[in-house]
Amino acid sequence: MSGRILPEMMRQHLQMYLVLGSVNCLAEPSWVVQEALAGGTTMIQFREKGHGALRGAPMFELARQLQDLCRQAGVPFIVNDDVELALELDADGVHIGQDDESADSVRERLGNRILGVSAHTIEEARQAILQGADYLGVGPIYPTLSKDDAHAVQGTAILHEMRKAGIDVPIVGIGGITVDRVEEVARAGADGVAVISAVTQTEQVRGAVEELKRKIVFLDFRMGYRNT
Ligand code: 3NM
Repeated sequence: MSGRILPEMMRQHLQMYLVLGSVNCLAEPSWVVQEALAGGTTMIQFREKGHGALRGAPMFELARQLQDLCRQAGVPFIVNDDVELALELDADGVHIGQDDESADSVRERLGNRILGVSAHTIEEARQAILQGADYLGVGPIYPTLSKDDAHAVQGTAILHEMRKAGIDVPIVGIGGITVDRVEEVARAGADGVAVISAVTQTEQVRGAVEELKRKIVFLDFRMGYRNT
């Protein structure tokens, strides 16, 4: 990649962002990823966390396998938290939380790869942007069972507030998002939805992705470019 990703491209990648690790999946993670890619998922984050998460060589092998599938489909592959792993794999980017290494130090190590940062307040959002974030993950919008240490539920109000405060970078909403909630999240100002369970906890992976994506693409079309 020559230079940082452009915001317009980033917004497209955020439309239907699947986050997953082996712990989340009902079926084999590689099957879930294949089906999600077939359904049109726009970006994938490898997040191998929680009770029973793989470590060491098995974790690396799984990451490599999922990355290969993403490469074949031309879909960006992002690694959660683990900058070393991302660099070793030559992944497309990293997503970090507020408790991880600071965003500017991660940006330095990543070069022009995609950097996503979780932000829960306007202050955190501004700081992340100054430190080189390409997109913000904002949540949990709704209650979630997929993250043990999730913050308090924020509702869509936080998205409205960030946009009202002039934060115009690409934003993805996360936490408890289902197909019925996509419209509320998009109308509040998110460019897309990041989901775990809505896609990993169903046997209809492809159909779930298709439905989520259809909704967000339709809303984007109706609303035009909200934030530029
Ligand atoms: N991050 P589900 S919520 C990984 O609020 C993650 O930053 C969150 O899973 C945040 O779609 C969350 O199953 C879990 O609710 C999302």
